[in-house]
Amino acid sequence: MHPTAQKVAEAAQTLGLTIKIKEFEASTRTAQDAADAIGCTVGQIVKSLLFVVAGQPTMALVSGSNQLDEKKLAALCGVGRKQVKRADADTARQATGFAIGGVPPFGHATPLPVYIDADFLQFEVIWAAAGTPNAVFAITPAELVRATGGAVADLKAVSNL
Ligand code: 5CA
Repeated sequence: MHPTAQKVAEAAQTLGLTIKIKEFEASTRTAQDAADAIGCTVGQIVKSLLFVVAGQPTMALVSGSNQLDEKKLAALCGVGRKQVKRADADTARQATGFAIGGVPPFGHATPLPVYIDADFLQFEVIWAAAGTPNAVFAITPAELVRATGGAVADLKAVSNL
């Protein structure tokens, strides 16, 4: 296993979770790539998205089929809409310890508040990045909530078309 994926396996173990990491030849860099490699729906892919909320790096775990509504994240964090910014790649790397495309939902370099897309609860199993753009692991939504200590919330942008 790639040493960076191994780090994620160890972080899971520390949290009392045993995860089985799957590494692919093909890319799992994007939610669609991951769904194609795994053979699941894109909704079952966990996007680990980093935002900076009033200066605090904050992790949003969003279903692959949803876009995050920054207004909703701001409201959950009790800040104004303009206090929510997408983290750039360097900030994401610093705060999480992982490069974009492989950021896992836990095991981060710094403690991060976590918000979890409520749409995950409809699935029996979902898949998240395991540290590299070729590695993923399966987890139940309940385990994801427990392991991250995240708050489950309505995060998705609703199209007004
Ligand atoms: N391995 C896959 C699925 S498990 C994965 O990591 N998906 S992801 O959605 O969590 O990570 C890719 C996301 O990183 C993209 O959706 C995009 O929102 C974000 N991203 C991509 N490039 C950049 C960039 N240059 N700066 C900030 N964010 C970026």
